[in-house]
Amino acid sequence: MSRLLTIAAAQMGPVARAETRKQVVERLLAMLHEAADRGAELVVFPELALTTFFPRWDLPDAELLGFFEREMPSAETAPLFDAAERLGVGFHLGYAELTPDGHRYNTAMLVERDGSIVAKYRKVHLPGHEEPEPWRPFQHLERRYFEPGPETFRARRAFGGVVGVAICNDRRWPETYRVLGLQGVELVCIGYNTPIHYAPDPGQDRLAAFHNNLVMASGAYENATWVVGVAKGGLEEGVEGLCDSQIIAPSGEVVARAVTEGDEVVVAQCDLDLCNDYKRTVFDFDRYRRPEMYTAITAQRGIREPAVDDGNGDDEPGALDA
Ligand code: CDV
Repeated sequence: MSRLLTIAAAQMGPVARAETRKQVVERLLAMLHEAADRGAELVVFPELALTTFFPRWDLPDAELLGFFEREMPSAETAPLFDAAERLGVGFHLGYAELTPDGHRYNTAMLVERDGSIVAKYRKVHLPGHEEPEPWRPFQHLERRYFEPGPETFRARRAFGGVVGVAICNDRRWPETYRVLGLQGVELVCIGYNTPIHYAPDPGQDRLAAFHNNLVMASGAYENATWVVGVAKGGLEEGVEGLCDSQIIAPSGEVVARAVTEGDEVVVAQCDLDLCNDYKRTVFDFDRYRRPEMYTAITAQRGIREPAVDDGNGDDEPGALDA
């Protein structure tokens, strides 16, 4: 059996600080049309797709709030929703959300082919720092500008399968995929903005692309799901962002990959039934998982090292609660 879904990863090149929503939406529309022409039924756009990656600056409130959406669709983004519905193409879009009661989230929305909003997800894992740190060549103030998402990862029935959403830093945490995997997820959409320079440990810079694939491919394989990871990258306001958008099969193999540092549409025909090859065999959760052995995962947050052996011979090496 096969359940084919043609998916487009719509990678974005840089968005300038001064670029207007109208200009960005025109770029998104061009990619939406190209994706539709190439048979896509779902187009995945990146994290914070409508603006430059503004957490790189310490901003006054007036400018900061200009990067947020108060409604979705809005007058500026409505053309995207209208075109998608007309073309019968669904999409995933990341944006900065300002709620009517003043909460700010790093959000992504999943829109079905008929234009209905099927999911709204608010980023759970916020990287970076709360206060400006002048020693850095650029800031990463996500923890200042956004509240952490108050809801867990939730899979939905959409696009003929079971679909989940995660955002950027979420992709580095195995818990993200597992929580979705436990809901039978078959496709995880992930948008990202990943500066290649990681100021707290620049030794990681040369590994940015390797780590990007490593986490998404293992998340796909270990949870028997498709993963679509889509960048906004390239040289944006002087900061080099990782591109390398990719569509990954439940085998962990990359089946389609971006090759540029600009706006680029990458398309793959994804068989959602392929997930069952793994869900019913090596990753038959019901048969093989031992949740009673994993209690530390939800019971504790940070590391608790084993006690130091006091030499009396009664310490069990590695005991979690010694
Ligand atoms: N937008 C992000 O979440 N970026 C982080 C960086 C800061 C490490 C990421 O995980 O790619």
